[in-house]
Amino acid sequence: MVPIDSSEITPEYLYLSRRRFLKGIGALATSALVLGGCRGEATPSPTTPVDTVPGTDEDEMEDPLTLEDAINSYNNFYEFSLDKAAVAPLSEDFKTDPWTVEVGGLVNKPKTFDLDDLREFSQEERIFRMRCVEAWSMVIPWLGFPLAALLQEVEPTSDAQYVRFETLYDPEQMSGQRNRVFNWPYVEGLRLDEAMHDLTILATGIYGKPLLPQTGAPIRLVVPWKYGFKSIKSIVKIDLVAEMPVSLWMAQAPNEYGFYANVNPDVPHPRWSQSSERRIGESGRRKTLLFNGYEEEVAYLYEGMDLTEWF
Ligand SMILES: Nc1nc2c(c(=O)[nH]1)N[C@H]1C(S)=C(S)[C@@H](COP(=O)(O)O)O[C@H]1N2
Ligand SMILES: [Mo]
Repeated sequence: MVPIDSSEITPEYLYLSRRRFLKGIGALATSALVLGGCRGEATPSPTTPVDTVPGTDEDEMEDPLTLEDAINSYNNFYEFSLDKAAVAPLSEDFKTDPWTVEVGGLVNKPKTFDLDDLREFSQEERIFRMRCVEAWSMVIPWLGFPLAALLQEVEPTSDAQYVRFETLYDPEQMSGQRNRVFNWPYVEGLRLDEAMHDLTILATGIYGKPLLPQTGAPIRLVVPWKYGFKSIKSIVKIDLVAEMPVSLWMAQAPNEYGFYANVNPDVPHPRWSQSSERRIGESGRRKTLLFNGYEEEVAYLYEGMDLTEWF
């Protein structure tokens, strides 16, 4: 593999528009319609104003938002179906209230968060590209809050190196979990510094509305510089751990899906190229960008690591 010169893959206009968008624009606090609740007014958010533009209909690269209908009808959520169009109808009655997220492991203050507790975190809009490992992508206006805010509350100990996430296991409701090909529940993981990064969020809504079951209601992870499978849906458990967690996909096909899974156009999946992608709602293909276009924000996390070794 030829080493990548960042100036080759990130055109200058991108830096310019990023600077223009990021400069002087504060994070928009959105009204807390999220998590199915209706309490709360807009509260100012203290977090970094990345990718948040009041009233915008595009991301910081001037890519238009994917239509709400497309985001809610073309889904990967294997707990319901392997058929993207079947997920929405099959998950219609999925019960997401009451709900709890149990946060523990190597922390000083383990805590089980219910929906009211989660509503206490100030919600902000974050427009992120999402790039699936299958080579399609969307631009999604999420509502949510930095995962770091939740982790700070439980106080990870000095032994904590990784974060492990788990989706609900309930084959009664999630018919896809009766499929024994997979080792349920869905598990994902991040290194602690990745988890604490400001671009890593827990999402509770899309387009100003609560998440629907098909997009991971009531709460899911979003890690925009990694392939979409890292962004685990409908989370019930978060553990701080010392060792690298084994994700469902690592267990399923270790030669195809790795732990880091950073978007990288120069490292093909064993069965297909990752150099370009289909943006949902567009014809033709776009070039895939290193770290999904978030290189400037996240490259430092991987200094000294071989980026060609994405898994
Ligand atoms: N629990 C769970 N989380 C999941 C998945 C899944 O099957 N189960 N699919 C992943 C994949 S492959 C992608 S691309 C994204 C899709 O998110 P979306 O349907 O909201 O676009 O969710 C990810 N999170
Ligand atoms: Mo995916």
